[in-house]
Amino acid sequence: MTGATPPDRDPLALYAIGLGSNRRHARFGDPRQVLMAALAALEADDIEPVDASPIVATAPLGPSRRRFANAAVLVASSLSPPEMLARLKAIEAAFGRRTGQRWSARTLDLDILLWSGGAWSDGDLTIPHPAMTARAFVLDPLATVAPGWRHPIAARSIRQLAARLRRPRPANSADALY
Ligand code: A4P
Ligand code: MG
Repeated sequence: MTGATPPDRDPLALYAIGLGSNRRHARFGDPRQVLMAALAALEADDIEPVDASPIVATAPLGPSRRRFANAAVLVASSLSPPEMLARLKAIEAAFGRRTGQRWSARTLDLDILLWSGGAWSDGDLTIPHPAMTARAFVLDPLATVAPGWRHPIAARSIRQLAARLRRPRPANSADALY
């Protein structure tokens, strides 16, 4: 017996993170390659990748005409939600994301979709991501890595939410559930 005690470690939280890109990056290449580089950049001493969805090509929502590459990844981390957001913004900045232009073509967009702690809301950050329940380009990749994760506000699984978007529905009911 050495008498040594293991260092205290914060319990790991699980995060689901959405990735999107619809611009080439001078070094990494096309949007798909940007997402592969972003997945590698996300890994750190305090962020451990658990599972990653396939990278899918999606039609743009909004005014941008370029197709997007989208994916979702699950990571385990000791970071708090604001710390995770700061980390994601730093990665976006390192990839040359231009800020201040909503809906603009972007090199890399990283959103916190879900957190194992449930819901979070402060001035800068809302979890679950408010738009996710209405977006197939978020839910379809997410459903491949977290089909059974229950959305804490919509109170449905990701699988159910993704299926709901694929069902035919009246023209005006495309809004999020909340
Ligand atoms: N913020 C609040 N909650 C969160 C969260 N859960 N995760 C705050 C990340 N950020 C969060 O983010 C602006 C601020 O939101 C952050 O600084 C943070 O404090 P942003 O990503 O710069 O902007 P936004 O409001 O999300 O608008 P953005 O990014 O211009 O538009 P959207 O709504 O994110 O949509 N079509 C396809 N097919 N695929 C796509 O990926 N993406 C968009 C962008 C449009 N069309 C698309 C896609
Ligand atoms: Mg965003």
